[in-house]
Amino acid sequence: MSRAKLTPDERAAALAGLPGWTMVDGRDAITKTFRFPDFNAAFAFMTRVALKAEKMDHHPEWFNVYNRVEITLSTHDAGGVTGLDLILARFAENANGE
Ligand code: HBI
Repeated sequence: MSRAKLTPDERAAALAGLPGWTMVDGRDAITKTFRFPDFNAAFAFMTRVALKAEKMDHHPEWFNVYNRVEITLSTHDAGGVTGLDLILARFAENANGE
């Protein structure tokens, strides 16, 4: 079920298919830093991810400076990485090309 915390094996398998995503030190969460040509591109990306997050009722922790967006994903209710985080991470990968 997508709201259940992933096992270490499931998490490792999922990360292998998500280039650039890594585990956060000391915490059951995944993270990636995206870079864009400028702020406009970064914010357009954030807008796409935000609309998806709202639809999913599953929200990123993120930090933006100019063209850089650092995203951390974890399911707070579950206390760790779940399938919901993988769905949002995959969406972010696909929203990252424009
Ligand atoms: N976003 N990442 C994340 N994790 C959650 O557990 C979560 C969320 N967004 C909304 C949400 N949970 C709601 O189900 C309630 O906690 C409000």
